[in-house]
Amino acid sequence: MDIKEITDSVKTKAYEVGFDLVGISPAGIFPESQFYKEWLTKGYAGEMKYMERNPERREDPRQAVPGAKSVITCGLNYNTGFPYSTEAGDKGRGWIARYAWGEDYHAVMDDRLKALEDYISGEAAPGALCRRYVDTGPVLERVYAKYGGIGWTGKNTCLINQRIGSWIFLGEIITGIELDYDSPAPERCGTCTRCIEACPTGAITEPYVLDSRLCISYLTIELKDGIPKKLRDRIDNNIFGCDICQDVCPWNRKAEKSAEPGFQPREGLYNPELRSFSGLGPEEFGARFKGSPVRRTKRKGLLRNVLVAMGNSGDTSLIPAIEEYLSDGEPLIRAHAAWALWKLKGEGSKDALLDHVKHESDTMVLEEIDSLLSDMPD
Ligand code: B12
Ligand code: SF4
Ligand code: SF4
Repeated sequence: MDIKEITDSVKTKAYEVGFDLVGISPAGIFPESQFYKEWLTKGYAGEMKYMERNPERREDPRQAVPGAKSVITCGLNYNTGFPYSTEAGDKGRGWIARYAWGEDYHAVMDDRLKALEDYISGEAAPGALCRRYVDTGPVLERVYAKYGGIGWTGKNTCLINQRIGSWIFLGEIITGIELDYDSPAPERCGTCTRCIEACPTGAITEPYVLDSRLCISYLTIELKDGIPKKLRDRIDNNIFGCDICQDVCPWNRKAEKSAEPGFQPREGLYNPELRSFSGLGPEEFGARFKGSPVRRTKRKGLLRNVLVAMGNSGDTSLIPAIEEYLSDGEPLIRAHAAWALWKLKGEGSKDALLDHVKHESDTMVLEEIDSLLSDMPD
């Protein structure tokens, strides 16, 4: 087979194994790659240390995979027919990001990439070097998706496809064979700035640039410690990730729906009632989130987020659930429970907090309570 025939057969196979989009670019450095180092220098990766490891490899796939010639990027639609966060106004309910409603996409994508990889190195180009990634390696995935023609980089930094919008997971096979390359997709944001205006924390500091330290997705998923106090109000009811800058995007208004049953919301994950997390113990957490992206935060991270949302809910009927978490075994949970109690009861929380201090030994929790009490009259 010549290059054109191999390329066509690889693309046909990619659709056959179940991808919605496929595009091919050379493995190399593109103009956008330079923004990555700038982003690191500004500290925009926050505590995601993995983003700082071996930047040369992330910038250039030929460093990560010696002998690499092409990047085959595959996209999978994860959109379902359920309403957007911007349409769900009940503050007694939490918001889990759309990408995390169903099965963990890493597994779904990897099975398909493996089937495509086997086809390439077994049939299309026997013995060809292939390395597959889904968020699992040092690859600027959206840059290769753009140059593979899958979509353009939106001002919210998401990769957007004209048909599917931005509800797309990306994965790629870096290969040692030369292929017929696609042209980059044209930019279609135009003069729109909706995502920048809608972001509650100002995380999109300028078009195409995101400061993770302010992004609710980072704060609720990647950050392992306490959520900075000044950002808690703005997290609102987001308990795992955030969809706002995508929900307001005009390209997502009529976005196609996914054919993958595994991405339909599991019971209790679409806009769940905050009280459904009351008394969530380690075993129940394990059972409820087995095979779900939500596992990433572990129980303590999820409950930390739920407590912030409970505090923001204005719903005083949640106070007993919050008080229960004030005696949880995890200091991170106790600290956020103290904040949530203060948020709902104000000075009325003073006695409970003072009482708690008597038998609290963890420094983080004591500091949290101290700062809450310091604003109250003696
Ligand atoms: C780290 C990370 C995060 C971080 C940082 C996000 C970010 N924007 O960098 C946090 C935790 C915040 C995050 C959040 C989300 N993530 Co994430 N994340 C990643 C990861 C692992 C790396 C991204 C990265 O390289 N960042 C580095 C910065 C520099 O890149 P960038 O922001 O994309 O910026 C590029 C362009 O904007 C451009 N650029 C930058 N500045 C400028 C300036 C100008 C003038 C121009 C023209 C261009 C330009 O160049 C940059 C590339 O160097 C990727 C997987 C991967 N390996 O790529 C998934 C990935 C990007 N995430 C994904 C998803 C689904 C999400 C969320 C939607 C989840 C959610 N709902 O909560 C949100 C979306 C938030 C958002 N608006 O981006 C998908 C995105 C799919 C898509 N359609 O775009 C990916 C690709 C995972 C996957 N395999 O599917 N994520
Ligand atoms: S995911 Fe949410 S917090 Fe992050 S940039 Fe988008 S709107 Fe802002
Ligand atoms: S909301 Fe507007 S500016 Fe933002 S990504 Fe969508 S089209 Fe682009």
